[in-house]
Amino acid sequence: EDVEVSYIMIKPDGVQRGLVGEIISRFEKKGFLLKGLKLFQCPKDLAEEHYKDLKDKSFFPKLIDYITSGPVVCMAWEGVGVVASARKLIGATNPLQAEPGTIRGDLAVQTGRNVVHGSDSPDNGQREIALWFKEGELCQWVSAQASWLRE
Ligand code: DAT
Ligand code: MG
Repeated sequence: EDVEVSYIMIKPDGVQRGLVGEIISRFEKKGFLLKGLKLFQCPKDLAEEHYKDLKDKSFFPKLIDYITSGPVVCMAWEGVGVVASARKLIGATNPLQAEPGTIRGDLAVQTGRNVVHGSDSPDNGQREIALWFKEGELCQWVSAQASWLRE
């Protein structure tokens, strides 16, 4: 049972649509541990680095414009199995295919406005958190709920 970290980001549409509290709440209520949180205007070079695996896709320029179009909320969440679990909470990339009950299934309609990002592997979780957060922006702490979440 390895403790993982996932980089979760509320995209500019989620911020503009007033969904910040709703989205954070889903990860909080699930029982993961919040290690870092900030509102941030993403520069273009960081957006390009974050999405570098997609740089040859036709939608890449629009994706970069979207992610840099306004502030995002950057979060680092920790827990056993958090990477795969967060992907389930978020739902499919295309919100019309995302199950009801998921963030995208409940709150979004288009792939290009799918409100939230979640890391797709534990390695990428670590890589993305190192990319988006500086040293000193993450907190080491023990939640008062810890012993009620895991035996
Ligand atoms: P996910 O965000 O579910 O991990 P991804 O990593 O394949 O999906 O793609 C990253 C983002 O790029 C995705 O959230 C929205 C955008 N995107 C992906 N496929 C797209 C497409 N076919 N058209 C437009 N945007 C797309
Ligand atoms: Mg992805």
